Amino acid sequence: MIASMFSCKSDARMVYGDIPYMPMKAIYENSLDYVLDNKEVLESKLLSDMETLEDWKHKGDSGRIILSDKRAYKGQYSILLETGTKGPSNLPRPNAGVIFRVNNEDWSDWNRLTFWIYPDLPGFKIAYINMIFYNAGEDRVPQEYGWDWHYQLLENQQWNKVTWELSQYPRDKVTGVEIRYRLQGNELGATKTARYYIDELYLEKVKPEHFEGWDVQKGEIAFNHAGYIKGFPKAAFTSEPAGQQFYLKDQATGKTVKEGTVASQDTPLGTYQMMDFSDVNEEGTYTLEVGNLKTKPFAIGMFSDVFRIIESDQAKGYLQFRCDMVIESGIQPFIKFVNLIKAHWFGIVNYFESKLTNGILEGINSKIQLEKKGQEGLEM
Ligand SMILES: [Ca+2]
Repeated sequence: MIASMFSCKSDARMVYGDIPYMPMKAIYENSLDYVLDNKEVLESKLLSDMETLEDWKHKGDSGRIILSDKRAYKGQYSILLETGTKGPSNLPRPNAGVIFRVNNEDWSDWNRLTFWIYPDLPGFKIAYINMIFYNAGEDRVPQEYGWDWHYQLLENQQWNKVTWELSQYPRDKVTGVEIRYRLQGNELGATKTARYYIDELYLEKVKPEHFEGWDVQKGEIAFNHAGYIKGFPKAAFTSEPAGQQFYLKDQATGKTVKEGTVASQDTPLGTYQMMDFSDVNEEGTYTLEVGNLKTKPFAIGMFSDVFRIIESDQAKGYLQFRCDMVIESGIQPFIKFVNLIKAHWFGIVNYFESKLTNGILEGINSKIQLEKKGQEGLEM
């Protein structure tokens, strides 16, 4: 599918002359990064201001570390990790890192590290860094063959604040924290030397993020931020107990357009509290409320209002992926809907094949509506 996506790129461009072929701009205020960056810090301890190289050591197959006065987030110095972008050819995954050494400390009461990092990678389109946590207690980290590295995307050539929650790591006997660059070469014309300036490492205590299991974090509503499609099932999940009332409200008027009851759903993954508002098909912007919880505004609209799909293989892939996810989830009302889509797969996919325009994606809505009318007694 990926190959065909690329080969069809120019055709899609011709059809969609008005849609630039570029990633959509992420809205920082809606991102997890924003939530993490703005979390209340309950306690904080400076581990290193990088004004000396004390406790820091170079690690890895390549590069070096330098106390640099060229750039500092705070104070006069930062630590510069500098390496070529290509390593010795006999190593499968060469890397260059800087490690902050810790003397078997118990960090169980702490759960987050933050630091500032400035990647100076002229010409690189994507900048990122790896972090590795070291614990020498009974539960060792990293595990012998483990890949428990943390990846962090960075904005190139500016200071980035990195927050790294540690709740998932055993941390009774911490021996180090590594910030690591993997030597993966460089794009044509981009720099052959990677430089990362690092400053101000803090150990912190915060309310931890929910990271384990599939249940909804306490105090949250899990909903589709992209929006919901007319004619398709629509549901959100909550940590609130079943039996409570929920309210779907029109954002513009503030009026409740649907009041329902939070229902308990048993699935192979566990029990969930679901809010089903599949029967609301009026286009608009809505919020969902239950107890004291309220979502950000989201859309109910036509397919193309909610998703930007620019060619038929992408649409088929999307549908197949969603159908597979629903089957795995074991949520009954959705499975019935997927069976309906699968029963009429040929007709639906033909819609994409025959005429790929922005408008025709709407066809899938009306097609499904028609099929639904023809399926007497089908419970949605
Ligand atoms: Ca400093």
